Amino acid sequence: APPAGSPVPLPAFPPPDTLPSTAEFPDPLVMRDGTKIATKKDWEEKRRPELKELFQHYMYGRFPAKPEKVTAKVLFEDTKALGGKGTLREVELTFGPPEWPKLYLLIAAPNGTPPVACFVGPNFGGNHLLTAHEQVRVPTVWVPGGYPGVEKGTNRATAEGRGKQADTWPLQQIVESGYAVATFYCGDVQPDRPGVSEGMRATLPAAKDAPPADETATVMWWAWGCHRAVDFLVTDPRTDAKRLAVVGHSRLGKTALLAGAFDDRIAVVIPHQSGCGGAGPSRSKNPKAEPVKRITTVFPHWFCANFRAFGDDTTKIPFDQHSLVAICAPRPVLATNADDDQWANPPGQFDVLTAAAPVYRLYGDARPVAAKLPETGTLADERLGYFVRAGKHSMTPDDWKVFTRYADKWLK
Ligand code: GTR
Repeated sequence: APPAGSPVPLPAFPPPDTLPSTAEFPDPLVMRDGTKIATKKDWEEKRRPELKELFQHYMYGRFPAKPEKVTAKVLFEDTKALGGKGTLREVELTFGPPEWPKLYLLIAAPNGTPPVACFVGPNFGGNHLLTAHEQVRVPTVWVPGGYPGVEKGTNRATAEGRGKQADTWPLQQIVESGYAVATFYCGDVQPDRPGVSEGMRATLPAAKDAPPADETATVMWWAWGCHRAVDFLVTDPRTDAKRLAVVGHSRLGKTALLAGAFDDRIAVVIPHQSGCGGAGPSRSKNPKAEPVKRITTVFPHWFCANFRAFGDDTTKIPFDQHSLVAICAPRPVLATNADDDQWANPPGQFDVLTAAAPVYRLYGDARPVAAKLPETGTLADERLGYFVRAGKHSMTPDDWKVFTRYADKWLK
């Protein structure tokens, strides 16, 4: 077995430019060698593993091995938080080697209930932005400039930011809906910038030399962080291990979908405004949507070098994002969006869900997706769920009402 945290080796695949061109979405139920998949068994034993390897090699980089050990330490616990409605905790997770970054999980949960379903996912700027609670840790690593309370020029977070983005993960509202919620700062796992001197990328020997074209990229590391959060949540007596929903917004929505696809312990997957590299197609027909060329140029660290090679010709990608959704089958996936956010390609995401449906049908769901593009404001709560609200690119308390409604159907 490879050492913990290092990428698991993959079979050899041809270079991106030598792959055949396919204008339409490649069929999720046809193997690379042309074999047709007609049963759940063959899907699970043959095609699903093949797709997971393809997504690693050509897009997100290799899936890191699970750490041998995850140690949890409760940093604080306040049983009278959230307007007296619940308990707020922060838990520090440490993994094996001492030089590895730690992950800080902020958990809000209702009081006095049996174990509840829990939303889990990464946040953009630090747990302290989500609550004014004074015991919540302020990140000490690099944070993006421009967020509330971030020192000019140094990219350091300060206590000034406390509670200033509380609307993005409305902890009390979620707890009042009967759910727990657990989130961590994505940058503790891997800061959102190119370069390999920090975060998990810095712990790999490969990062110091010329990185392989399928080096574990940042979105994959963030997904890895979600999996480590799940490692803790499945041992936590207050959350129900069988009812975890992963959530993330935008780049972290891409992360949520990848995390769900690569971890069957996650019961529901909610990529919010995830767009290109998430639930948005790479072969996009929407001229307003973000193209692969643009995303891999502006954010070269999110995906592996192999994916950048498809920028000029996405028809050579041997899969499209419907196959990432299909890997989640039969688990529910809800793609949520906003009308003004065509950059994230809401209609393209509906095409992606529709194209994933044949795999869901293998599991006996005859109607896994809405028959036509749902209207703005109407939740299509099928197993391949879809929702568009009016408005712009953001994650709001109203979005969370949709997430909890969907979870009420699939997790209660
Ligand atoms: C944009 C990027 C999108 C999306 C967004 C975000 O600049 O083009 O793919 O990830 O950032 O994360 O808010």
